[in-house]
Amino acid sequence: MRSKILEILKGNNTFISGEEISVKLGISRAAVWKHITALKKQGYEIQSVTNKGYRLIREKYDKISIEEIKRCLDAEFIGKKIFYYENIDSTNTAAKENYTEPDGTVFIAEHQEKGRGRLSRNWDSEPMSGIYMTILLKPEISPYAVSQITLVAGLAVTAAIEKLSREPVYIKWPNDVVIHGKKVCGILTELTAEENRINYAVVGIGINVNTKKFSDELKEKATSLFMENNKMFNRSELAATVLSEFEKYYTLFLKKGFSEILEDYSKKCITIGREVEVITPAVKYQAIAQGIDEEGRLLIKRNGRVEAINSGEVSVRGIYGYI
Ligand code: BT5
Repeated sequence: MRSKILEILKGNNTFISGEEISVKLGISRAAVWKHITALKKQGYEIQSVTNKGYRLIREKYDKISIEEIKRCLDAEFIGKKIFYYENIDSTNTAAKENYTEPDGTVFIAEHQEKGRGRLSRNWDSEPMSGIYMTILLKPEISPYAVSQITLVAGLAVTAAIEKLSREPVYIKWPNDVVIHGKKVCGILTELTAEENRINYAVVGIGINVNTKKFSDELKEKATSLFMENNKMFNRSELAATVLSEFEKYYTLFLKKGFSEILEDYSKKCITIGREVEVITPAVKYQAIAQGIDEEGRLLIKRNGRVEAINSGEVSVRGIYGYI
């Protein structure tokens, strides 16, 4: 029945009423509505307007489209130039290899063969279902402040997802975006610097968008927007929204420092107030996360003393679970 409804919609350039479809197929209007709702969940974009009926705007979201990203983009320099790959080892590597491109250039792929996390970990990059993109940046800030860009990106992803998805989204300090306690996005910032000057930084963002299944290793701690919302998302639109939000927060950050977005970040940071395990290359210990400071460091309390820890050096795990 669904494919018959699709055929009818495809054969019509303009609106067709639910009544007309129901007569053609000999089913009730309520049944037509139910099938249309199911088709929308599968990723077909169908417009419904009262008194007019239904119109197929686009078939399933499949490939990412640079044109569509640009159409949805609300930014001055981020994403002005975009490189698209069907398949690549890692978009962070692509960005580094093309570091002579302008500030704000974006590298986006349908699939990564060697998607990377921090500390040589992997990033699972299921083909055609996630967003794997890297922004090339040339900020005039000290190399020390680069880890704060990861936090800026985390806040941007959170704000973008909130615009399009109904589930509450949080940040697990420093670089994970989580929904219902599971990771939906990871961020990897890398830089090359000389003495006190940055040559360039690359901010890699991986978001599980329409992923339907994870490996056994990941399924307890990873989630996707599809899994949380039970509907497909338009990846081009989401990528554009992330880039627009990123430019907004990044510009504030460059002009006024991390302190300018500290309040927004803290509101979204689910780590604050939790008991955490801090894992450094040398030691592991438990502490209570108290807050974030003006440099984006996590403030923890242990043995009655408050210390600030930098994201480069540590991993933080919840004691009672992933967050
Ligand atoms: C991250 O590292 O979370 C950073 C991920 C950055 C990925 C982007 S994609 C575009 C760009 N190009 C790249 O090559 N990388 C960036 P980390 O905090 O170290 O977390 C890595 C851990 O997350 C792994 O060890 C797994 O446990 C888990 N993981 C791997 N793939 C995942 C996925 N798709 N969803 C959720 N968790 C995942």
